Amino acid sequence: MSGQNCILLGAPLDSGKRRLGCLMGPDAYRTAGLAGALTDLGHSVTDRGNVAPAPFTPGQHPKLHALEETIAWTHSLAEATQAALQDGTPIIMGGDHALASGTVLGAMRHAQAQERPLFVLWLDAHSDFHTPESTDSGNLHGTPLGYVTGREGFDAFPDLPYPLPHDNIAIIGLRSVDAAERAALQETTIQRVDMREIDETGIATPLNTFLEKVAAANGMLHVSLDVDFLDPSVAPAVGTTVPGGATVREGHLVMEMLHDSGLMTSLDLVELNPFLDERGRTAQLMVDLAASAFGRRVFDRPTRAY
Ligand code: 4U7
Ligand code: MN
Ligand code: MN
Ligand code: MN
Repeated sequence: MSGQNCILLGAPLDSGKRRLGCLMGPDAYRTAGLAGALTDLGHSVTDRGNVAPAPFTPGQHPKLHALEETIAWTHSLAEATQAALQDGTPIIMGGDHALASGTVLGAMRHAQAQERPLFVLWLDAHSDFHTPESTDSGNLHGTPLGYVTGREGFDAFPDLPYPLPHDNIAIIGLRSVDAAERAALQETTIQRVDMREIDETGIATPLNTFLEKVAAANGMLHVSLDVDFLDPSVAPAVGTTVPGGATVREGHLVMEMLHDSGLMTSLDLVELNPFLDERGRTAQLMVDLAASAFGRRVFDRPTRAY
């Protein structure tokens, strides 16, 4: 398990919503010491610097914010993620959650070339399952799961190699789902874990269910961690605060279990807005969570077999 080849990719994408600041995310992660935390755990780390969007011409859309720019990022991030997956474990330092349209697309292409199924774990207060038609805000950071599952209305985005099967997705941490998303989600077999379920069963139970499925299918696993998965009292540096989120320990437990499973093949760190942070505490917490996902622990313990 030790000695992974971690590849850091900066994704200073800020086009998925109107409030600016996520473009500072990659440098906040660098400043908070992400690379050093991973090398301390025995991994090799390469920072490939920041990805840039493919060339684009800004347009005017009555509802959707920065559509062309987000599509341009989707192209370049898919390529960068797919290329990094050939050499190691990509960690995408966002950037807002619109970047996941590109990173998941890249992971889908890579998994298809490996003839393995791709699974996606979405850690988020929101379900991000809108389509360009269903979104009221017009903010595309609320749409990446709609895109990768092949919902309608994404014609201007890159073609998907295949729609990501609903059975291959779990969303954990839900507490803000718009009516249109809720209606659409309830028609799917996406594993939807809201905060009430976490309160009732603990977060380990639904996560184990999902990880067992990934392992049984010999799947690759892309994890997308939205800062707002966490409670805003411990992770204030995010534009979309929703009270009642995951605790620090719930966050670490998810990451520790991901490490022990040996299943995670790529990781997004998204929605950090350093402009809203308090003395870097949210950036630091995200770095500590990433460290847990790559093996930081208090004591060794018997590894759970999946
Ligand atoms: B995030 C929202 F209306 N659903 O569509 C929307 F509540 O990446 C929020 O999870 C989307 O932070 C949040 O704008 C996107 C809203
Ligand atoms: Mn999100
Ligand atoms: Mn969110
Ligand atoms: Mn957000």
